Amino acid sequence: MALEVGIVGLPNAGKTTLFRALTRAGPAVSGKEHVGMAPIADERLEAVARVVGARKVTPAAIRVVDVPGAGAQLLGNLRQVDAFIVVLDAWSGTREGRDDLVTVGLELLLADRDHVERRLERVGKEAKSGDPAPRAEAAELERVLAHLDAERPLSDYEGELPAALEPLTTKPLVPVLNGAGGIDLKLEAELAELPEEEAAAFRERESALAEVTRSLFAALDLVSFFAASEKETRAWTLPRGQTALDAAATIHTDLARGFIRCEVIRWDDLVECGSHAEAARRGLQRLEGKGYAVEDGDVLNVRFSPPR
Ligand SMILES: Nc1nc2c(ncn2[C@@H]2O[C@H](COP(=O)(O)OP(=O)(O)OP(=O)(O)O)[C@@H](O)[C@H]2O)c(=O)[nH]1
Ligand SMILES: [Mg+2]
Repeated sequence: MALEVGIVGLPNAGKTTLFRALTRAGPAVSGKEHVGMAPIADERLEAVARVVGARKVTPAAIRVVDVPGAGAQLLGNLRQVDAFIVVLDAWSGTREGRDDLVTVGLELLLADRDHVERRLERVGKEAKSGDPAPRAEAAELERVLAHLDAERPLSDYEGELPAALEPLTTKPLVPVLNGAGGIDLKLEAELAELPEEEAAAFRERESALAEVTRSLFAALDLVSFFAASEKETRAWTLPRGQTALDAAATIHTDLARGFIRCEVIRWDDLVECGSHAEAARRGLQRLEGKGYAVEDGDVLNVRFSPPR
């Protein structure tokens, strides 16, 4: 399952503009939910692809969901995402970014309060039967509700949240200032519609959106790894600490099922050596097993027995 991020913010902050910039989708229909894939720019991928002479280069991508406006019901559509980007209006000159971030935080809190209250109503009824499981959950939900009433996000809740809950305030928030002192999202959305070289010519350095991606990676504690072959060289993401077997499963379930071993080389070692063969000669390529914790920048080649 691809990583998913939800875009939130006050009405008109520039959420759909960011969505268009990230996903390179053309003009969007307003008042609708938008879902798209955002490719993650990574210079290392290009360098690795050049070494192996890849015919196809595929960046890693995250799923992006953009809902219009805010409000508890809309935010409820975002219970499955892994993180939020909060777009803050710094372009119209009428808003104060820091205040708006607090407001959005409170809206997420209120949406969670609604969610917990509704669950409590249901579980509370079941608890009347005397069954111990719903009784224990109802007691926990009361504590969760008190926590939210104190205007505290569930990310700092100390007890164990009932498994059935899908809270919003446990997810990392990545603020993006749209305008002065931040990113000009309108410009980025326009550049996203141009061919890559033309857009690059407009920019002084890398795309301002790269910063958004980096913040997301940091908030979610992700690493990137590469699968490099001549047919296709591709970047993938993985939560830090996950293993070579998890990486194999990310690429294809068959790779995980038939996993034998995994060749690992650091991307910069590979680029410096100029080929896998030279890297192997210099002893820079290692063989690792299922339990190897993948590191950021690893180039992995999974050896597996194909399914019969
Ligand atoms: N000048 C300028 N206009 C912007 C900027 N960002 C957004 N806008 C304009 O503000 C309006 C709203 O932008 P959207 O991206 O649709 O805002 P939104 O947050 O998706 O709004 P809702 O979905 O209605 O809540 C559009 O007309 C944009 O062109 C900016 O950086 N500069
Ligand atoms: Mg919108």
